[in-house]
Amino acid sequence: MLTQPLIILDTHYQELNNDGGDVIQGLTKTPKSLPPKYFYDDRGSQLFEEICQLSEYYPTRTEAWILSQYANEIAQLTGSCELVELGSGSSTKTRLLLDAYQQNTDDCRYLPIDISGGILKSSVLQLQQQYPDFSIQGLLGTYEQALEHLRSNSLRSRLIFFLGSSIGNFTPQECDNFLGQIAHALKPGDYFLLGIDLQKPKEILEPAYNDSQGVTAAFNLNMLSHLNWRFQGNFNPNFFTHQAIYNQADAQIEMYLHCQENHLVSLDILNFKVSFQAGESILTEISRKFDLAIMQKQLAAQGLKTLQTWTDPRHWFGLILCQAQ
Ligand code: AVJ
Repeated sequence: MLTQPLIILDTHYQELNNDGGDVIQGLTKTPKSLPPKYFYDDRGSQLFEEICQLSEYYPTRTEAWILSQYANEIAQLTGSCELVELGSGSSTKTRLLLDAYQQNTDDCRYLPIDISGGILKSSVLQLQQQYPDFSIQGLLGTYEQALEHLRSNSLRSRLIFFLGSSIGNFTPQECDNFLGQIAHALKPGDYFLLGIDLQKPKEILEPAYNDSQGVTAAFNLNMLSHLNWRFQGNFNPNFFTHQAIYNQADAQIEMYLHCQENHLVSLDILNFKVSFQAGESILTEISRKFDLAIMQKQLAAQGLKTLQTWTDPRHWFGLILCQAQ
């Protein structure tokens, strides 16, 4: 039987006229901000793939190295599981895990979840060809929608994984809520595998978000083009410049778009107008950098007990495997 490559959870967001309340909210506040999920239209997901290849952007390569060393151990620790990935993107690193589960377990099932329909569909179609032993189905939607969907159907044992330190986009409060939602989508004995970027000197962090080829700048600016097509807007991306700085006190990279001209923006579909003064900025992303021991405590507070952690020789990136109690 042929399975549908995608289940669309978020028909609303996938329509052009989703409500965009979060956009209005962010642009009405002082200082202005926008949710990082708006990076990921198809062009943004493509640009993120390019970021992952940059020499300055160490997280992807470092996490892939850890997975290449320890994927078998992870598969042996959990045994057969339904594999669920949040924010799967191109699923490139995931292949290291799929290979290990294919070798070490039977009854393989993989559910990638992403908000970017183009990249999700093409990676699911490719993986279905390349992993004929796996049953693979993509879930198109936000994390919240996916976790809700998962809660209602959890018969077999499950491993949810969330790689690439995407958890760094959440504020501490949002992070706790999110871990609570993860714990809810798991039964006792189920697993959660989390990839986190670790604290390190600013001299390494800042170039990773200010690459010499300007790919990160293009990725940041693309959010405005995405909002233009999604909400019939008139942002002029040429008025804005990219900046990323490391805020040492909060241990987070902050990405901004600085507006260089006075600019009146309307987003017609939202029936919303907002004005920018020359020199004003929009916070588009925080990317927090973590401490392995503190994260384990935060996981434990949600009933997620650490079984094992792995890192690279320089301790730049960490993986934590935990189990729901
Ligand atoms: C996908 C959120 C993990 O924070 O490093 C990369 C996104 N932003 N370069 C990160 C990102 C700029 C990335 N995450």
